Amino acid sequence: MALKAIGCKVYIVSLVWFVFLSLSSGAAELEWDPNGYILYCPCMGRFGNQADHFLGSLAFAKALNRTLAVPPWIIYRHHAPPYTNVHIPYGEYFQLEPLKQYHRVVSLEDFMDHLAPTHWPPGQRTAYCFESAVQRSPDKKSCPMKEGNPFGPFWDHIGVDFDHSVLFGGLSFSSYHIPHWIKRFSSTEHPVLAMPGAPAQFPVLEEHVGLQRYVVWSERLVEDGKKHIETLLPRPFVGIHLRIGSDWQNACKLLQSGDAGPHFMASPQCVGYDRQTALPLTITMCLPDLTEILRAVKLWVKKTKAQSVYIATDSESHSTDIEKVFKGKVKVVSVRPDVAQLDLYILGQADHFIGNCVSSFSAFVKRERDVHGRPSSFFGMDYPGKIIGKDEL
Ligand code: GFB
Repeated sequence: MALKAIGCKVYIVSLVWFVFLSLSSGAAELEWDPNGYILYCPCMGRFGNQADHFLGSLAFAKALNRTLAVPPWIIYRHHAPPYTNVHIPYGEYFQLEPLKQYHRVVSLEDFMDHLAPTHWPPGQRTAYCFESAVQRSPDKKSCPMKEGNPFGPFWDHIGVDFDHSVLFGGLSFSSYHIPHWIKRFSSTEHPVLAMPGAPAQFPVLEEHVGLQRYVVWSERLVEDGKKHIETLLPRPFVGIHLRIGSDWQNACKLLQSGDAGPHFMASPQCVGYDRQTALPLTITMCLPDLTEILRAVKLWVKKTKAQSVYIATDSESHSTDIEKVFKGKVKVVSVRPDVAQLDLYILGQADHFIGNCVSSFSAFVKRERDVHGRPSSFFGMDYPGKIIGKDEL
């Protein structure tokens, strides 16, 4: 009898707890959107690339009037534990709510937990891909949704196997093709468009740059970032992004051959989006040497009367060289955080930011700073123009 009562109590407590958790995650309010959904794997590049793709995908979902299932970030932890891909829910770094001011979104995790079991059950999971993509699949007929890394681990992580494939030829993700998408894939016949990659272009289109304003840091990250700034960085401070590691050195070599042109990876952010009028992209802008790094830092420290310099880097920090320039009068800090997003947050908060024009990691910071009216420059280019996303006009 006593055991029964305890069992009953435990059951009630668990039930209340479950209801509380469901309510607090917003999951209890989830209703199926009859306009349909877009799911995709952020399978190209690392964080900065994925962020560019995310903005484009958000715009694409809005254009198709479908809810975007916001995927987790894929973080490649191959040099440190757990030595594999890690899938970080969007909400760990950013808040989901502000995105809703722009368009309907649901986290992919909530979609899978609360909507998929009823509305997108196993057996009815169709993949959508470009005709050309099927060449990568073993049967040369179906979408290669789970072929290789990061594709397989991503869909495995969210527990999806695909049952059918639908190929789309003659379509792109540009605004020109939006009416074609809507006509060809009605939400009644194709409720869930699941794709192997982002339905977006890289780098982010000029008209979508302003969507960055809906990408708002999570409270936890802000708290952590603020703590670092308050304890380490007397203001004003200049933040710099050194993208100089070996993978980057190899990438910048492509510029030397002269084949790349002014548009190379994220470079439209500083040379301009219009190919006809784009400014030249120099090697120094892609891979600044120590002389250029010291020149730019000296210039902006002087201009802003900075008390400290924050260095975010993918390899060396050159902090000793930078300290020498200021003869100990300016504090030089490099945290090298385990979570790269902490570097992004701190760079976003600097009184001046010097970035790498070609890097999408820098582009994330530049977009965020533009949204908040904070000044930025690039190595090799002290006065870049401001790019305004269409939705800002
Ligand atoms: O962000 P991301 O796409 O920018 O990739 P790019 C670079 C990654 O390197 C970041 C790390 O996501 C970080 O994990 N990283 C770079 C940094 N700079 C820093 C830094 O200052 N601090 C910290 N903590 N981490 C593209 C890649 O990189 O470069 C492509 O996405 C390809 O996969 C290409 O490798 C050559 O646009 O700079």
